[in-house]
Amino acid sequence: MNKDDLQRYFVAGSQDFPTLTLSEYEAKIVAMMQTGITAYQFREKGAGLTDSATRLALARRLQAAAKAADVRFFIDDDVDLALAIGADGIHVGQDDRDIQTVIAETPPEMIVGLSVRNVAGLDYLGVGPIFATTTKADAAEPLGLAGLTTVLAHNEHHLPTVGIGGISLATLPALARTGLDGVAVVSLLSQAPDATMIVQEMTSLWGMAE
Ligand code: TZP
Ligand code: MG
Repeated sequence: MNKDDLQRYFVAGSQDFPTLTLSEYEAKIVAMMQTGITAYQFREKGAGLTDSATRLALARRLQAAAKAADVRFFIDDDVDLALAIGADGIHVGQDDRDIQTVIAETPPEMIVGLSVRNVAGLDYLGVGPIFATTTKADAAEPLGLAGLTTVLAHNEHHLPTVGIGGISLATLPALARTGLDGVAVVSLLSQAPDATMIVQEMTSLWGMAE
């Protein structure tokens, strides 16, 4: 995989836009593809999208929008969905799925990301939560910058890394200096009145620190 694809990684599902209807939510994500993000993860935990045919159809439409904008398209947890649509990648948490099973079930070209542990066959690591977050109810204790640095020091296979959890513009320069390849965010963009402006800030703060 290309490490640059991790630099501005937006993660969201309908649950992250509780005031929007499903069609407004879809339009919001389609617009987000045009802001300058490099990757998007379909992390759908919303009550309105439990029906698998509806999820599949939505994922396909968002995948098309991502493709048109040259944004890598990842699916959270749902290997069957990722396979059905031929997603660019699948991302799982260490407690969600057995990672070796995911690697075995997916074609070699599909990017496999895991939050936290370093396992052969993986393409990148999600590291977090780095800071406190209110987005994920069952988030573990934040690592902090010191904990992040320790995790990166143990990344002996030099896998690409993306940090997640409580990331704001204020912390981006320090994160860029740790050697992370990118940051994954939910609320920084889902709650931004002008996401394009925030993504531009992300790009320039990252570039200055590198
Ligand atoms: N995994 C670890 S923290 C987190 C996920 C999905 C939520 C990150 O959300 P935010 O709003 O960027 O803190
Ligand atoms: Mg997960």
